[in-house]
Amino acid sequence: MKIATIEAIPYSIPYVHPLHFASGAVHEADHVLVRVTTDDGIVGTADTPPRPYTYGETQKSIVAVVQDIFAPQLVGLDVFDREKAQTVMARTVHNETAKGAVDIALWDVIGQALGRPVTKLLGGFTDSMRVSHMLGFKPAAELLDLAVQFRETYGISTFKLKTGRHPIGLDVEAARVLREGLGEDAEIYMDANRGWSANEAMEVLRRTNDLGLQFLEEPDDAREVLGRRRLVEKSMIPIAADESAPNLGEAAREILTGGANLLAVKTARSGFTEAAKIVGLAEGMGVDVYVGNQIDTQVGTVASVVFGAAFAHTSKRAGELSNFLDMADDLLAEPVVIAEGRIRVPQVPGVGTAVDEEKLTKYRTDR
Ligand code: MUC
Ligand code: MG
Repeated sequence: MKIATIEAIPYSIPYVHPLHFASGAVHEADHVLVRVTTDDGIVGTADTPPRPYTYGETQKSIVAVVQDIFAPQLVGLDVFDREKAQTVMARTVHNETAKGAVDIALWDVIGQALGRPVTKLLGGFTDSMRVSHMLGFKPAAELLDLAVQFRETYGISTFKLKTGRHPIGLDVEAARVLREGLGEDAEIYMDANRGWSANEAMEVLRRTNDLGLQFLEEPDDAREVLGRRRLVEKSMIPIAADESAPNLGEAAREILTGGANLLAVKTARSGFTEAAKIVGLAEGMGVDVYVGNQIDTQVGTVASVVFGAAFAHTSKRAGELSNFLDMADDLLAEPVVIAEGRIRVPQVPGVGTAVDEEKLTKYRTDR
């Protein structure tokens, strides 16, 4: 079974509640839907979020690299030869999410061709993922109201607080208000998206020491090596690498050089193939991981759930799987349901990301 075509379809869906964070903001899901079609008509699907402030990709660059560079080299390849596809795409540097989407779409094809859910092919560890919700910049009282609403409506009790603001007291106060309002059982962690210096992050850790935070993600720029290493050595809670470890090599480097002792794994940027390698690396080195969020649509979220539930190591912690709730609409044909704080893995052949064709026609921006 061979790859016949690879499409990259730009589309745009507004957010009802835009998300603001230290490295940027998202008002619209101006993403790219990647579709791999085989010579016998199977269609594999994946979603691609452009994040110029994280990986340098734009909607146009993703369409260009998929259609002009990857497709001509991949068409005609046997769909089961994933490692060959990886090698072809690796010849082009960067373009993390474009590569990830092609890989996930290929897995979707493979699952459908074999009549098996991809989560089973990857590992089949469990059938659902616990959900963590990501809270963007807002005044502390509003954050607490939102978190309480998410707990009551969806049963979510793990929250990632976007931080990295100045003065740092804003985020210290937000964390304190959340902890006091949600009680000691709620899981709370911070993600500063490189907004602080190492010294500022150290000060935040000192001032939030009594709040029982789970971990601190990407507090500062990991390229400021000594500051980051000092932070990791001195912190009582793990320091997580997200955008500083977007691929296998950089994940290895950050762990080995003391830049992080916890890893975010994101299928949107690593696909399933490279994400699985990162999980194996982390597990072997005794480093915990969690499934992160690339401000994913429901199509992207299903991919994260399918991957996260496949492995013991990724399903231990809550995954960031709920920010699609802030969108006005989505392309996914079967909407994702969050109940009792969990999302169940779709038990259908493939990834389970079939799209609603009418919605795609409505939201695509290339026609
Ligand atoms: C995160 O964890 O940093 C921010 C931008 C994006 O695409 O994902 C995030 C969340
Ligand atoms: Mg992050």
